[in-house]
Amino acid sequence: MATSLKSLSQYSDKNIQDISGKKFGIVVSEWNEQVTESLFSGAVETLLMHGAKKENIFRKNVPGSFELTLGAQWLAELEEIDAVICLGCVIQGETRHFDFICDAVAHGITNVALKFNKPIIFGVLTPNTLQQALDRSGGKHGNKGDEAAITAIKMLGF
Ligand code: DLZ
Repeated sequence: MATSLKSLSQYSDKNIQDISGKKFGIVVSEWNEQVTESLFSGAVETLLMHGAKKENIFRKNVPGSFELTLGAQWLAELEEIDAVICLGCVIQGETRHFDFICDAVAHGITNVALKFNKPIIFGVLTPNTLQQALDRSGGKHGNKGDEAAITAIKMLGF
């Protein structure tokens, strides 16, 4: 994906463009499924609301957040995929692996984005408790899945 040059007269603050022809891959971690399914619903709803076509949204499940990177690579290497959204939830209190997993996913996703020159979005919740995760996946603090979808859409417009 090559970026397009935009002069100030073409620049929009919102940076939301026509995405009806864009193809999105969504990688969903099955760990903390209740949370990641809500993130997925939020992301899909947001993409559809902004004009994406249902037939242009592709889902791939992976066992845990650690595997999001490889799942993202599998989708990103498909030429027709324009952007990939990675959704996961790593709860600090429940795992001593927390730092390893979060660091690995953050670095891994960055590497995939740079390798394939495509937006790969980090939609991974890293809360202290399950309640905090629920609050951020359709609860009182909104839905990080929506935000991840908006980020993907924005990046396609840059
Ligand atoms: C092993 C593990 C643990 C303890 N906790 C989480 C978690 O909170 N969230 C998550 O997405 N995945 C977790 N995993 C699984 C790892 O991501 C990974 O699937 C395994 O270490 C196998 O590579």
